[in-house]
Amino acid sequence: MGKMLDNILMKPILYSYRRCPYAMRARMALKYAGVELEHREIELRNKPQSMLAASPKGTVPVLLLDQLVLDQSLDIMHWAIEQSDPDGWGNIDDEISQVWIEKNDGRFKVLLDQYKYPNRHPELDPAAVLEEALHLMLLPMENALQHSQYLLGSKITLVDIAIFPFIRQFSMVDQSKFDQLTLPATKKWLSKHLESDLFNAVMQKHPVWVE
Ligand SMILES: N[C@@H](CCC(=O)N[C@@H](CS)C(=O)NCC(=O)O)C(=O)O
Repeated sequence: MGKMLDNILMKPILYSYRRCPYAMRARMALKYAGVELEHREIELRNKPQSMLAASPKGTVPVLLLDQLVLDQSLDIMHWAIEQSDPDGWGNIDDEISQVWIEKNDGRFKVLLDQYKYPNRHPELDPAAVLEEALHLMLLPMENALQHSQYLLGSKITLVDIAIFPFIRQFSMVDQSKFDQLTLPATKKWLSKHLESDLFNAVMQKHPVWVE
């Protein structure tokens, strides 16, 4: 009986990797929306064939739905809040949100990788990379967060969650260097997300799924 029901009401399947910031933001949105799913933890070096069959580009997260494959973390976030959005994460100005998210996923992500792997970029001056990251992202965030608790105002939105895992990663590259930066409001915002039940729930460890 249980098995029959499982087959009829197939839960969404999420292919994920615990430490991936894109997968983190997708997991946070899915958890927030209360979506029940089958979690399939993968290894980036050994991706399951069933994941690649659904999404040949081979990045996580991938969400398999009955009739649909979502293989962009932002699409998964938007789908999740369409299912349920109890705190109004989606009540946002689309243009302002897009500016933040594009800046994060675009240039800031490039700088984050350069900052994280200086050996792969011997031609770059690490101090200049940090400086650009500050001016592009961290200082504008600091400015916004000095005025309000969250990036778009007094309430948490999808934009905070979309960006938080990347700022977390940035802070962890060199924690003592990050601690020395004068970014009090950003650090407070970061701590709040790091300490949240939502984040901690999606960081639980899962054994690697075996096909
Ligand atoms: N644009 C994609 C990017 C996802 C992505 O790049 N994920 C990384 C891990 S953080 C990945 O799966 N890389 C493939 C690999 O390393 O083989 C999204 O938003 O979902």
